[in-house]
Amino acid sequence: MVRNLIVILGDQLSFEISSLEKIQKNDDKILMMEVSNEIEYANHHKKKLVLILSAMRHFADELKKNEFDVTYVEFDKSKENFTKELEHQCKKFNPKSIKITHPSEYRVLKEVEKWEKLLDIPVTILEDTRFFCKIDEFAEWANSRKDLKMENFYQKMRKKYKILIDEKEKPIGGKWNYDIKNRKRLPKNHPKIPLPLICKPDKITQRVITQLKKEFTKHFGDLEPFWFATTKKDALESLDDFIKNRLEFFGPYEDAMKEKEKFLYHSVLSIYLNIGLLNPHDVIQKVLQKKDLPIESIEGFVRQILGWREYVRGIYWHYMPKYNQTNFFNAKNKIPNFYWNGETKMNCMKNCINQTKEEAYAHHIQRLMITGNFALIAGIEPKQICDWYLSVYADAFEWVELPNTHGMILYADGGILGSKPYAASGNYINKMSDYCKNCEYDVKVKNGKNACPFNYLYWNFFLKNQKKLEKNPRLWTVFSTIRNMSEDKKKQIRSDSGKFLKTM
Ligand code: FAD
Ligand code: DLZ
Ligand code: SF4
Repeated sequence: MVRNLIVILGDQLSFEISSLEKIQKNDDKILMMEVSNEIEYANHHKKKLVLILSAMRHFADELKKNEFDVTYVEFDKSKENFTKELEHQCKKFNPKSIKITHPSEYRVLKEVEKWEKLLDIPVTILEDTRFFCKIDEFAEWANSRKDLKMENFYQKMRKKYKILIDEKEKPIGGKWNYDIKNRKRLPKNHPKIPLPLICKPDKITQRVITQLKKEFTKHFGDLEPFWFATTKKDALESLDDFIKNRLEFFGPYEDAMKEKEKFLYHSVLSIYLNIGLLNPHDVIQKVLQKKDLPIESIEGFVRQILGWREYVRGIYWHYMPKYNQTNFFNAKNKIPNFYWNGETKMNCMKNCINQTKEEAYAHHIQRLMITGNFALIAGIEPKQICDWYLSVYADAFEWVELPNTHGMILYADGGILGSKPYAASGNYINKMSDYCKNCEYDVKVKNGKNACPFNYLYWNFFLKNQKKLEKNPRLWTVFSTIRNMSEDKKKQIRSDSGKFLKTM
């Protein structure tokens, strides 16, 4: 008889996961399940499916090599969902208890919470200790404050973990945040940037690819070439490669965009962090060892992981299940087809969407200021955009995708996460990228047929939502321009926007 049945989910692929902490090899069994519901609840990018299934299979093999007793269930149509499959396995093994680390997504947690009653077996849900901030700890912080600024949370985490802090609890380098040094445009003749580590698919990955080619042809994106790491060893090599070849310039060019440079100086590590191949504590410690690199790169990178990543998780758990129910601007437009096929004359959108199709990856500023910004100013319904982000990126899990999409870019939460919407006109995109030079639209033109759509949609967005936003002190300049705008100009903006939105 099995003592504990330990369920490991597809994003818990680590020997350090809390559910394995007290495992006894002779008495306990590990269960990993590939199930249709998880594969099909979103139009997951094909590369995301290969990444998760191959990494799960590799992890199961590693566990077996270490003499753990593992039951691994491969997908077929009969493996419907976690609960049905678990029920089936419990009948076979009759475990005394079930153990699982806290699922990262609300939807899955709710499913797990029903197991005890349904199966009549005690179920223990353990804290996910991979994160720096516990869910309760975030709630305590959030409940004690009027506003939930990321910067305050980040400083608290820096102090708690003594990261980039001197003995007097002051930030190393003198400042908490070097954001101001993180906004350089990539110079014209900048040398070619080293690509992330390419991992050749091994036999396990090739088998997943073959199976997916047969079973899941309708999912979004290009399946091949597949180059992601699917083991901890290769993910660690990818981390070393980033530290060696790209970390130095991560800070200065964090907000830059360039045609044909898909990754720039970004780490491309979220895909490994989010499924457990990399541990965020280890990543930060390795980066901190590079004392000779510019502080704006080290601090900038630490801020993303210790600050943003932990903060969005905290927001997610603090506000779910209500978080995704809001629609502050009452945006109702349908997501245009070009989000799926890249067929648009807007060169910036075309580039970011085609790259997403190819790689299941876009860096933060592409997600925020191109595809996200467009969705915001074009008034696309939040649910449709959130579904898109959840599907198309290999690192997309609801706990991290939703606050970034619903909150950060769409401001659909009414300002819980951000202090103002990140709306931007073509001018910003032109300043931070080289997309505009190859575009059929003219970024310098504000109205009419050749005008960059970001220009009139930007003003249309603020005109439309004036009542909801004009009291925001951070938008003072925007609304002072609107107050001085002629009625003719406003009419033109509305007319151009109306015509453009109709074509979508
Ligand atoms: P880098 O730029 O190298 O950053 C280093 C690490 O910091 C990342 O690997 C990531 O773990 C963390 N990080 C950076 N920014 C954020 C952030 N805003 N929130 C959480 N973690 C962050 N990230 C996801 O992991 N999954 C998502 O589904 C996701 N959806 C997003 C949707 C939108 C609309 C936006 C604006 C951002 C989203 N992000 C998401 C955050 C961010 O864009 C990605 O983490 C980042 O692009 C991943 O690439 P990278 O590893 O090269 O990151
Ligand atoms: C995303 C995903 C996919 C595509 N497939 C599986 C799977 O077959 N088995 C599994 O355990 N997890 C999978 N996942 C991840 C889950 O959808 C979900 O994100 C995690 O369970 C965390 O809640
Ligand atoms: Fe994008 Fe406008 Fe520039 Fe074209 S002109 S690339 S649509 S910002």
